[in-house]
Amino acid sequence: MGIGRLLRAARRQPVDATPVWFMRQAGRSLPEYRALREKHPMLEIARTPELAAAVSLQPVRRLGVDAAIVFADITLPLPGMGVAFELTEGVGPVIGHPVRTAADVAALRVLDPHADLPYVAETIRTLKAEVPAGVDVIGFAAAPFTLASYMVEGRGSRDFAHVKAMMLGAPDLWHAMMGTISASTVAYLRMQVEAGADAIQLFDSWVGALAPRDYAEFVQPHTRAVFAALRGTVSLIHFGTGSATLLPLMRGDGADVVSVDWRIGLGDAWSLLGPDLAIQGNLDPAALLGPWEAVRVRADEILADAAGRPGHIFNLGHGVLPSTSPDQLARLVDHVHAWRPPAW
Ligand code: 1CP
Repeated sequence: MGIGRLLRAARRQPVDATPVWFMRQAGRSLPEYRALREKHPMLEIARTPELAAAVSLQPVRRLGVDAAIVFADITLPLPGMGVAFELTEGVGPVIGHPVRTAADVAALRVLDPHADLPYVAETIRTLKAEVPAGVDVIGFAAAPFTLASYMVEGRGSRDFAHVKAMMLGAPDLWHAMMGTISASTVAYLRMQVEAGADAIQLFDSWVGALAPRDYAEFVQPHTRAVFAALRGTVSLIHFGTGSATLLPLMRGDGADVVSVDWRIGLGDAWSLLGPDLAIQGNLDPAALLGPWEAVRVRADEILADAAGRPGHIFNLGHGVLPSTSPDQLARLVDHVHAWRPPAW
């Protein structure tokens, strides 16, 4: 069976059209997801493979995107590591007892994904059997820093005060915690690869909060360890936001594709990453709240910036905003697929 456009682009091979999918394409902005959510809590959907696979397929059917991302959440591995959490409406994941002390870190366990999250593997197997030909299946996990942020802060944060205080004040503790997170993430992603994921994305959603030197010292060794352990399995995507100044470092982290947000031009990002990496991005998700003409202009600029060089996966710079119109998303998918660089 031939491989999909997304995988071809991830390998920087020629494609018949630019592949496109959207971060957070499953869920919140789609009426069919909202309808299902009236009957089931989000975590119940994620833990029920038939429901999770059905939700992952909703944007494939409605929008015509080139990839399905497994319906899960970056916080799902936490209980298996000994950290209980709840999803609170309007807030997101909230951890009742954040990881702050040496005793908290010592109590962490390395995840046993087959025992703790077997349903994620089952969802991927179901998805692989059901996706249309040419649509690739993306598995994912949080990058170590972003998972650590939730663990230590207890919820999303603006200043990351507790995380940074641990990093700087108790570096041994920090590295021990990051070691357990990385080992857990590797095991979790290996399970997803074995279940049939065609590509893996590491979400480092909050990495842009870091100074480059602190990224290099406290985070990079752990992110690199995750990518190194998965090297040679499937295509690896490294997603960050606010990460423009980190790109020269991220270049060496071991991913095949780096996902950038709208705060940097695609051409500039490519100069920092070098020609050997593929790029994913980078429309501002808020652009989709404007009129179609505003979307089209920005999408065309991104496509022109990529200029048809092999290795561009069109995406947003961060997740779809809940109020986005699905019609606008579908129109954007068609537009990206119809686009051809001058030389094609
Ligand atoms: O009731 C609901 O439906 C809750 C909303 C929701 C959904 C649909 C949450 C809570 N998680 C999810 C699913 C989810 N999370 C997916 C599935 C596929 C998809 O939507 O396409 C994915 C890929 C994620 C990943 C995720 N979760 C990230 C990384 C991506 C990003 O946006 O940066 C992060 C940071 C989370 C944490 C999280 N989970 C949920 C919320 C509301 C949040 C963000 C909270 C915060 O800002 O701190």
